[in-house]
Amino acid sequence: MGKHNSKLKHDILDKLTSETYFSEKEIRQWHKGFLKDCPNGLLTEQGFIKIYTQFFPNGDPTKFASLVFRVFDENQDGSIEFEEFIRALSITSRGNLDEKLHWAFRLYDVDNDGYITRQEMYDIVDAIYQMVGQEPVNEDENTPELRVKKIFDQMDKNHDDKLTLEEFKEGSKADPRIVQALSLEPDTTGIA
Ligand SMILES: [Ca+2]
Ligand SMILES: [Ca+2]
Repeated sequence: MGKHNSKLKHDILDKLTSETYFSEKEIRQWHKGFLKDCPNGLLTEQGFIKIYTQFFPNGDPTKFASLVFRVFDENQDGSIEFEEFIRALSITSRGNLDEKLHWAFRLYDVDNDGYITRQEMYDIVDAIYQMVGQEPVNEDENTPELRVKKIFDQMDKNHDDKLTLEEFKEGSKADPRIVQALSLEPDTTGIA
């Protein structure tokens, strides 16, 4: 293994340059770093969790990282290849608001049926709390249950207890923390 993966083929590089917001040079740099961490060119769920653990040493990011992993792994073959990695990174770091929200929707819609239920929203919010490792300071505001209730009160316009992409987009524009929580950078994960 290793050798045939060690250089980005020209056609792939061209494709990624047009599909993402990264320059050819940036993609090459990311690719180098990616191969350093994943010499066989595949990022596993365990490896992905390990990256999150470095960023969140005080909490347990396992649940959140697994949920995010699903969205990165577009072809659902159980590992993230470089193309999937760089496309997700492009959207979460440089995508416009609409792209970020669509990506976020895929994260929250855990079973991929086109709706976010309260349970799905709770799973993500709870995972974020676990990751940040913060005990709720003010019980009245800071529990995952209350946060989900607040989000649904705000977003679920037709009160059917599930959010469509449209409801989610509209509501998220009023609450930027939802988008911020997606970033891989720990200092912008200010959900709590
Ligand atoms: Ca994959
Ligand atoms: Ca769903």
